[in-house]
Amino acid sequence: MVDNKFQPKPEDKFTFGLWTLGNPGRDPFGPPTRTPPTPVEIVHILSEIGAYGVNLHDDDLIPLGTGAAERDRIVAEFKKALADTGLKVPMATTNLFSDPAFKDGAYTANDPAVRAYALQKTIRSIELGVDLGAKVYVFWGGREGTESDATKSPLDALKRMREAINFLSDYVRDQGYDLKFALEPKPNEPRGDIYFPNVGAMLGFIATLDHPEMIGVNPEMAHEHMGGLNFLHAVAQAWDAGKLFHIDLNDQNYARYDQDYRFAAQTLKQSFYLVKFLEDVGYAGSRHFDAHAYRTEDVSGVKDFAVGCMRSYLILKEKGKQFNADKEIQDLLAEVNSGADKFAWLAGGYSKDKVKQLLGQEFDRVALGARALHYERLDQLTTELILGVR
Ligand code: GCO
Ligand code: MN
Ligand code: MN
Repeated sequence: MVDNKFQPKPEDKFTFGLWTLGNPGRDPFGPPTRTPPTPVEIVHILSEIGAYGVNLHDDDLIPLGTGAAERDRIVAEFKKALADTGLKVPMATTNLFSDPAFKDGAYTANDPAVRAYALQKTIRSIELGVDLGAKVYVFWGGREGTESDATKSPLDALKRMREAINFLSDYVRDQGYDLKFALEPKPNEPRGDIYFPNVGAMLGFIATLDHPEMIGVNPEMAHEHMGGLNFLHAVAQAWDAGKLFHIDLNDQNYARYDQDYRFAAQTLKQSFYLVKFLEDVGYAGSRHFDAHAYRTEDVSGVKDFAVGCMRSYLILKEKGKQFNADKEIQDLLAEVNSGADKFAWLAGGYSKDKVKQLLGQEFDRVALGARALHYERLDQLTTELILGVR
């Protein structure tokens, strides 16, 4: 099935989390269905299939409660696998959601001891990430939310979250680390509602922080889709703000539970526009897949899953080039955008003269409304291109 044309290569910048290939096929209704590969095995699998890097939570590599000597052994063994394969660790993050200590959140928990412990755990995990070479540090506040708003004031939660991120960004600056933060929004799951539910909310929050220049977003396709939103638009807004520091690619049937499907497994068209966007604007960061294989799979199915994510990305990248080179599509776009210089005098900002000229302008409102845009044809051509008949 795997031909050379869409063979992933390290320069494609594909990354996976240890937790993604390491997913054991557990769900809320049943226990694990497979024995996942170990972190060292994952590094070797990823290198074999052409990935660029592997990302991790602290606990993915070093299980909670591991002693110092064992910890050093694990890290040394992992670093050896990285050196042997050339695989990178571009991103690291903290698990602030599995341990029951975080059942009421981490940075936003009502108990100050939980909040302090969350900061301590993050600092230790930042140290690990920096030691492994990470340049991006992700914050996904999976438990930063509520089931009942009787339990916590959203204003307190906002204030606590801000204090935590400010504290940690000052820590990173103080240490002189070359590390940026990427905040990852999600609307719900595992909490009933999670604070900062989408990319727009997160961008608004970042603007209130002490060091916004080092803080961006890590948008996830499935998370925006869970909220019924348009992921491309969210990513474009993050890009426009200079805040697209990382991206989590996966897939999801809209407005359902968190499905974490293989990239492009469900929403082919949205995946196409997204890949085309990332490639057209020249996004240079990791293409990180935050998904996992179906529960039906064994380790060979996990490989099929990982290869599938990357191949679909590369195929859609090729389709994006085809879209940009398709004469009929480009002619339709040119027609829609024709006459762009008609109101050139209005561009470049406000002036009193422009207002005067604008108010004196006659518009043929009826003609504007009557103009056909041929979007049906444009969309159908795009559909046919994606389906491979153009
Ligand atoms: C989820 C999230 C996580 C985070 C990960 C990295 O829905 O569980 O997407 O997978 O991305 O914890 O911070
Ligand atoms: Mn997710
Ligand atoms: Mn994610």
